[in-house]
Parts: sequence; structure tokens; C-alpha cells
Amino acid sequence: MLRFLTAGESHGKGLTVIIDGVPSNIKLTPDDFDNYLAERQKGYGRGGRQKIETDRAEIISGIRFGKTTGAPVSVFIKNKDFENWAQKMDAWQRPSSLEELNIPRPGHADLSGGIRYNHKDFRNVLERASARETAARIITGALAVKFLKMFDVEVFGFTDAIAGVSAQYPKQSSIKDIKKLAAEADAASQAQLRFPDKNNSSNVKAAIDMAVKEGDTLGGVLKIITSKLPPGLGDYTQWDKKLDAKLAMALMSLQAVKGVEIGAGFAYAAATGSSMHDEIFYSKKDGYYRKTNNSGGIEGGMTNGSPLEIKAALKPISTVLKGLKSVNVKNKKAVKTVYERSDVCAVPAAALIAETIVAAELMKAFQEKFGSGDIDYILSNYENYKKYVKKYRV
Ligand code: EPS
Repeated sequence: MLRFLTAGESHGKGLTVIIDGVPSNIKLTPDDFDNYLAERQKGYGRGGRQKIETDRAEIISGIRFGKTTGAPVSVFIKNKDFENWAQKMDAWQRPSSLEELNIPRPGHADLSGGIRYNHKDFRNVLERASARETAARIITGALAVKFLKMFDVEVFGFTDAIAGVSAQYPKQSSIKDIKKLAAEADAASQAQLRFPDKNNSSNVKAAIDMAVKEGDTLGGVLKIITSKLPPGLGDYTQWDKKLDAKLAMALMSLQAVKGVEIGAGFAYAAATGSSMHDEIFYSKKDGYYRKTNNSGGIEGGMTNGSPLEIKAALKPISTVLKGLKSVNVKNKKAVKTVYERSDVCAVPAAALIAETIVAAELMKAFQEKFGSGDIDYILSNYENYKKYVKKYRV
């Protein structure tokens, strides 16, 4: 079953991902990875770093002649910016003059990480806590996206809100519809926002421009939807087998995420059962189906046959140009945070990363249900299951 680890620092030599449990004989091209890497670098509100980097996936192992071999896939992504940081990030030699970072940024991992690992220089924390890590993580998700396509499953992540401005689009829109709306809105506002509402996209762009002007940062809400999924992925029989729990954990692990909501989420809690539960219907053509999707496609920790609908809340970027109150941990004196460089808003990029995070969890759920090893073996199990589900009766 799929599992992976990433390594690497934001301004170190590069990032590495080792992906284990990848089925054999999945056909891949360099674009399957590099298109995701390129898209991840985009988004209105990103900082100067992205002008330096052109992320590319260098395959180290696990792929031969365009096909996975079943061996661990390992990939390296070079940090071009390392050239500017070679001395500060050297593995062995501390430069004779090195400015240490002693002022923790509120909202970032600096202070807790410094205490956790007893670091004298917060660079040791921020280098690894940085969302640059997602350049490695997205590789796993890109592979998962390719895997899911073979099962006719599509996943899409988009911007649902930035700075409190929410996109207005019809409930239960398909991925195709949302993609179209987002493309129209991006064209209307001349900004890459992945935000499916052209009437409001200029307001979002203006909010980002204002944050830039005021030396501030912004967060937002991202949403991930899928095409229809087979029912019964995940499990209700044990707490740590529940798919919603796994998705929530995976999404919470994305830098800056402070909340995850599945389906109607908190609004579900405020309503009556009779007004919210997704009633069950049957037709010969579609089998069992629902007309509403307040459960976000998951009941009892398992997919119920509807598309997934999940949101995640992203706090504003922690590195704030105008500065925030903090303490210099060398002398415990009150100071303001200092600014080097950062993004102002990373919600569109986070939406894309979240898309691949969800894809990776779904790939695990497919493997758990339909097997591992050769991809054709897994696909044939899936075909049998689909027939079984359609006929299911007691
Ligand atoms: C990040 C700070 C910025 C971001 C970085 C995440 O980097 P720098 O400190 O080099 O300006 O650009 O994200 C990326 C480099 C990336 O590729 O996503 C942080 O502190 O989390």
C-alpha cells in the first residue's frame, strides 16, 4: 500500500520523496509530475521565490521505460535558490559570520520548534517547516492522480474563499463545471486564483493587492471535489480505518491548515436530521444514489457512492511584512518580527496541493480494497466489485 516520506530543506540542495507501495506497470510521463510542479508554483499572491525556481522531477528510482516497476519510486527536486544559500546551509562548515534567527514569527513553527529541538537558530526549524516541502509531497499526489484516472476517478482542488470573499457557484457542480467557472474567473480578473466565480474574482484580487500594499498576508478556504466514487472505500469497523479520519489527518498536515470540513460539516451540526441526511434512492441505470450530498460523499467512514466534497481552512501566511510583536529569545526583550521575503497569499497553490493529498488518500483506499502489485490485477478486482455493487441486495 502507498506510503511516502519527504526530506529536504527550503533552501537546502533540494527535496526528496520516497514513495513505497506503488503498483507496477502504471504508465507515466515526465509531464505527469512536472505539470503539477509548475502549476504549484503559480497563483496570484506568491512571493519572489517562485521567480527563482523552475521545479522539475528528477526520477532516481522505481520507473523504467515510462512504467512503474513496483519498486520504491524516489524523486529529487533541486532548489535553484541553494546557490544563494550554499554557505548558510552547508552540511559541515559553519561560516565565520552567520546571522542567527532569534525572533520567532507568530503563526510559524519557529518558537515551538526551537523549544522542541533545542535549536539556537530558528533557521533549523523554518527550513523544514516551510511549505516548500510540498514540492516533494505533490509528487506522490501526482502519481495518485494518474492511478485514479485508470479507475475513471478525477479529483479537483480549488479556491472556495480568500479573505472572507466566498465563491458563488451552484451546489453539487461537477469538476468540469467548476474548472470552466474558474477559468472564466481567472480570465476576467487576470489573476490565477482557481476561484470559480467571475463576479467576485476581481474583489479577491483586490484584497490580495491591498494585503501587499499594507504589508499583510491572507488565508482562505480551499475545496476538493471528486467525480463519483464507488461506495465502500474506507471502513467503519475500526477508528483508524475511517476514510474521513484519514482525509482529515492528511489535509491537516498541509502547512497552515487550521480546519477541515467534510460535506456540510458545521452547518450539518446546526440542522435537523430530517432536513440534512442524504436520502437513498435506487434506479436500474444508476443503482443506489442520492439527490443531495450533505455528507460530502462519506458515511460511517466510508464512501457512499457520491462525489467527495471537502473543505480546508488555511490561515494567513505567518511571515508578515508589517511585523508582529514577538520576543528575542537571546535576551527575552520585546521586539517586532523581521521580514526577509514571503508569499502574501498561497491559497490557489494550496488548493492544488490539497487535490493531490486527497488523491493519495484515495489511492490508498483503492489499494486497500482492491489489492496491490500489478495495476491490471487491481483494475480487474475493481471491475468485479462494480458489478457486485450494482447487483447488491439482501
Ligand atoms: C515559505 C516561505 C517562502 C515561500 C515558500 C514557503 O520561501 P522563501 O523563504 O524562500 O521566500 O516561497 O514556498 C516555496 C519556496 C515553495 O516552493 O512553495 C515558508 O516559510 O513556508
